[in-house]
Amino acid sequence: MTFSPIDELDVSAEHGRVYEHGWQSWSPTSTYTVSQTSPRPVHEWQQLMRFRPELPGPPSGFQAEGLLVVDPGTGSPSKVYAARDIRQEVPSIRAELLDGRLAVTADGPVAVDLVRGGIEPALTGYGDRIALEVGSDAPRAAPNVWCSWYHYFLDVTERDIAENLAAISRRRLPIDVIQIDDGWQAGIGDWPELSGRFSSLADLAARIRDDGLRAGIWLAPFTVGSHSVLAREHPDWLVGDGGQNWGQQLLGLDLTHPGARSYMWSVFRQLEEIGFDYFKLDFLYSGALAGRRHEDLTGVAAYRSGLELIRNAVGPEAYLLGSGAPILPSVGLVDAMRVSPDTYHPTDSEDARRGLRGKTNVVARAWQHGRFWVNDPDCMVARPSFAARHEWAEVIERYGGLRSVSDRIADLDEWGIQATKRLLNSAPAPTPFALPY
Ligand code: 9PG
Repeated sequence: MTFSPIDELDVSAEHGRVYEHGWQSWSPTSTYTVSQTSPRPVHEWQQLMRFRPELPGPPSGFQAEGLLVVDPGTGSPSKVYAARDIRQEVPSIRAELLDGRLAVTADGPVAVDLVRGGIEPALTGYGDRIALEVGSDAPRAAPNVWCSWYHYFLDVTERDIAENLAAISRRRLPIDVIQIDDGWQAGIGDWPELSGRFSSLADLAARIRDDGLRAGIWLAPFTVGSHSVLAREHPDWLVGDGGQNWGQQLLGLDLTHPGARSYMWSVFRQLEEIGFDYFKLDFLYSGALAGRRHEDLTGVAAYRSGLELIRNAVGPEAYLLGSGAPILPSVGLVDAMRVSPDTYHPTDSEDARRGLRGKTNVVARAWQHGRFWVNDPDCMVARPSFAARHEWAEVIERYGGLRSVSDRIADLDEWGIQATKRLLNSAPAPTPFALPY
């Protein structure tokens, strides 16, 4: 991988700032002082599942994926370094402070723009320009969602879904979508088959719709687990190394392979036909992994063709939420985007106060809301056992475009019920947030 010089500029060591945009939903994204070094993965799996999989950052300084902004802090304009065409290629852009000057390099074509003012106006201007260039439609208002993940995790059952559906009606919570998260499927890649805890998705979707709600479902459509039937039967549909989860190796699906494409098509057609019209598309980064594909497309172009296929399969009315998704390559192709890591992981204890995992990202990507899509900061968790619930509710209230909750409703105390209602009744319009963030 070769990095070519793009620019070199005078910066104030004290006042200069660098905005580093991370690759996918869960990648750190923030503004730093010019002399800092941005976070690096500690474990190898984090390189694959949190950062740009193929390209570790330099030992010091910054590595942004497709978008880096510098406010030199000298009174000179800010500079925006950005991918030339996010539909084809998203170069890595590095910046390093050397003797009071910031050296900017990149491994692909980069456009440079000068903007008066600080980093925020530079980002909003960039967002407007890209939305126009890619021709993304004005975002639609997001539905309010109940999601099974942050209480039930992988053990979710059909009975749990039914229990919460009933509780939501009884409590008159303003929820539009019941979204079944990870745990319903037989395997990662084996979407046509159910795990033992579900008997019929069609019956469950019908039940949700009979109660006047919409049926939503989670998939990791571009990810294939090494233990899946799919991996065993179609090794020629696989590409790259996507890390590890669910006790197995993860691989990417080759979205240019006709067999893989017709499989994807039938999976989504079937779900749409039985009544699902809200899709949480997760672990999407694996669709853009580097590697040899059936057709000679860039990872980004292959990824976009996969998202386009899903949209065509489920139709224009269905709501698509991206997660674990390469951010810039998704512009124009999803209705909402997770802009942050998870509220918490099952391996964190709920009351260990792991802090507000997502807040930094949620603020640093606030400019994307209303320009590219609706921003999803991740679910509210409002039960008393979740120690960060008050602070997390404030973050969602300020920066949450899509409002989703993820408790067993029966576990909510009075504060939890009221906070849930308040957040769900105050979803913002799908138009840009007011500055400053
Ligand atoms: C379901 C979950 C939820 C959640 C998603 C995503 O690196 N990891 O191993 C890792 C595991 C889970 C995860 C993110 C990363 O969470 O964000 O809302 O849908 O998948 O498995």
